[in-house]
Amino acid sequence: MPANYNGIWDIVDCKNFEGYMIALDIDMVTRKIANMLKPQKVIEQDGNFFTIKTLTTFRNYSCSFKIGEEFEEVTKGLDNRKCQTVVNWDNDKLACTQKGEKKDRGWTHWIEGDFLFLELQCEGQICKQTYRKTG
Ligand code: VL7
Repeated sequence: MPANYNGIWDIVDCKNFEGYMIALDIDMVTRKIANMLKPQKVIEQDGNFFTIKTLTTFRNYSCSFKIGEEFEEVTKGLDNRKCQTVVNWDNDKLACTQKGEKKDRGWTHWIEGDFLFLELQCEGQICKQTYRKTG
């Protein structure tokens, strides 16, 4: 039985989002706005099928995938790039690689009790986020 990510998760901590956004070439005005946001993750998991919604007052982003199946991801409203993306199980962690223009790009999710952790990586910058389950 893999881990169960279903639920609503609210951000409680965020480190180096700025470095991650600079690595993605996000302009300063957008970074200033983005740094104020308190994202919520709404995750729907049905076996190996996932939808992860990242919701904010400024922009929303949604990504649906099946574990192990590569797909073309367009990071619309984020850095607007195309990636060849795949998400795999690494034990109970969700490990994503996003191949494209940016090197060493991807993210990892894992759960510890009521907390959901996320590390977003791009070209040597790692943003570490913590979410708490609220629903
Ligand atoms: C992570 C944003 C910065 C542009 C707007 C800020 C809007 C929210 O990769 C992500 O989640 C994964 C793992 O949970 C699933 O898709 C989205 C958001 C990072 C990068 C780019 C700033 C402009 C923030 C929509």
